Parts: sequence; C-alpha cells; structure tokens
Amino acid sequence: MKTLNVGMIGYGFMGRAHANAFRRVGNFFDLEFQPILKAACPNDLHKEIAIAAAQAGKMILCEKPLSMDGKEGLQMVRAIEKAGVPNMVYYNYRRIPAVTLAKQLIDEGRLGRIFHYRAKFLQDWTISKDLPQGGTGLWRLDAKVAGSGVTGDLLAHCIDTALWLNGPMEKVTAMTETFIKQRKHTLTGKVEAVGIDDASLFLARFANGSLANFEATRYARGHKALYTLEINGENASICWDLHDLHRLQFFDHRDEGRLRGWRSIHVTDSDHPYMSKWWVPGLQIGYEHSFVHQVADFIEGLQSGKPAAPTFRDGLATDYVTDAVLKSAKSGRWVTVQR
Ligand code: SOE
Repeated sequence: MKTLNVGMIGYGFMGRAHANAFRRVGNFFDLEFQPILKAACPNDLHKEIAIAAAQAGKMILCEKPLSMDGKEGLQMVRAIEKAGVPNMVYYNYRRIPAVTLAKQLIDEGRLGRIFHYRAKFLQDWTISKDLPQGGTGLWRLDAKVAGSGVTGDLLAHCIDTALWLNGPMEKVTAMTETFIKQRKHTLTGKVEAVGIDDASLFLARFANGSLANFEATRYARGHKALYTLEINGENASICWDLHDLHRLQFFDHRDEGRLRGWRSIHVTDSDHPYMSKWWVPGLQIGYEHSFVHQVADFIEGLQSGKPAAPTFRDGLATDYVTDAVLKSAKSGRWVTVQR
C-alpha cells in the first residue's frame, strides 16, 4: 500500500474530526493509499496556506468556508487550477448517508419538478453576553478571523448542500442581526465591537425556478446543531434532520392512496450510500463518519482520476452565495449571485 503523508493545519474541534478520519479511513474503506498524519500546527489563513501548498504541488483538503469571501476564493481557485493539484472543501454533511440518499433520489427524478427548498441551522452557544470573542474556540466570533458569523459558518453548510441537491441559485434577499454588539476580545483584553452576524436569514430563487428560505442563528435557545432541510417536489418530498441524521423522511404522492404517507427510512442498509463499509443493517453511524467518507472519496478520486466534489470551484460557488447574502443584508435589496 502506498502512503499519503498528511500535513494538517489547525487542531481545534475540527482538527480532531479530520485527524480521526485520516486514521480510521483505511480500516473501513479498501484504498490504495494509507494516510499518515505528519504534522499539525494552528492557522486560519486558508488563502495563504492553500496557495502556497498548491504552488508546492501539494493536494489540498480545505476546511469550509473556502475563504473569507469570493474575491479570495477566486484567487485560491485560480492557483489550485493552475497547479493542477487535487483539491476538496470540507462540506461534510453531503456525506451523511441519508443526505447522499436524498441526492440519489433527486437525481433519479423521483421528486419531479422542485418547488421549494427549506433549510435551517440553529445553535445557541453564543447567547451569553459574557462570552469573549477571539482566540482558541472563540475565533468564530471575531469577524477579522472568521470573515462573517453564522453566514459563513452555518449557512454555508446549508448552501453547499442546496447547490448540490438543487442546482445554482440566481438571487437572494437577506436580513442579518448582531444581537450582542460588543464583547471583550480574548487576545487584546479590551471590549471591542462585534463584527459578525449572529443570525442570518434569506430568501432565494434557484435557476430551476424553485423558491427557498434559509435561516441560521446561534441564538436559538435549546438547539445545539439543528441542521434541517426539506425539499418539496411535484411528486415527492424529502426531509432530513441532523439530530436524527440516520433517517430520511420521504413522501411519495404516487404511492397507493390507502398507504400513502411519510416514510421514515432508516438509512443503515448495505444498499444505502456508504453503509456497506460499516456495520450490519440496523446499526448506525454518526457525525464523525461524514469526514471518513470525505477522505475515502477524495482518495478514490485520486485512484480513479475522477475528482470528488466539492472542489475548490464548488466551494467558491458557496462563497459567492454568502457574499450575496451579506451584501443584500447591508443594502436591503435583492442581489444576483455571481457565477
Ligand atoms: C460551529 O459551532 C460549528 O462547529 C461549525 O463551525 C461547523 O462547521 C458545524 O458543522 C458545526 O458547528
């Protein structure tokens, strides 16, 4: 077996998720490469690191969001495509088996024409006004480091999945709010203005004509990581909920009338996406496995020469939507999404 040396940048909560995936992937997936973790050091400068790595001919798996904004993201995409190195962005929720199953059902045309897409990502961990901004774990509250608040951190996940499942978005109209305007900064010790959005909501129109609404907040008391999505089509609808991640809810209007109703599919059978690699039917997997799947797909892409998505270019498409959301929230107007 060939080795794939991995230099990991960043070692917080996400760093643990990635390190775990690199260590475990070979135990469950038959791959030609065995990833070996070589280095770990802190940083939040995706652009500088990714461009330097591309110029050095390295393959790159980048945490989401790809960059601070679309302008930076485009520079990264250009550098990566010029260097011709394999690349991917960690939008891990695509690889929860129930979400991948949703993609299969949509691609098979089972929903028919799509009318509505609805997604939200709710958390509650920043409600306390005593929580400082900046530093380990709290850099997400510091706009200079994070780029934005929940728009880039949480809505970006919803947007990536939506673009994957439902195609490109044409335009958006958004509203954001910063509920706590000042917080002490961990690094300077001073009380500073808060530059992130604490809540972000937007309406969108997709290129396929469907209408959408999206919401993310860290001020939804009681919700820890409630990512839900719902898609309503002409023939069928799909619902998924991260708190019950191994289930896909599916309603098919073409079912026999007397038996028609929502099915709760327990996505644990060996003919479900990824599940043949894990346990026997009925036994569940969880959040961490989405990262294992992403590494496995990345390596399989190297082997087959068919790169796995989302690539940096796909990540840029999400950045363009988040840019449009932030621009619309500022101007109060509809904004066309750059493509
Ligand atoms: C924020 O709390 C966070 O950790 C995000 O940064 C992750 O991307 C998301 O998957 C879970 O929530």
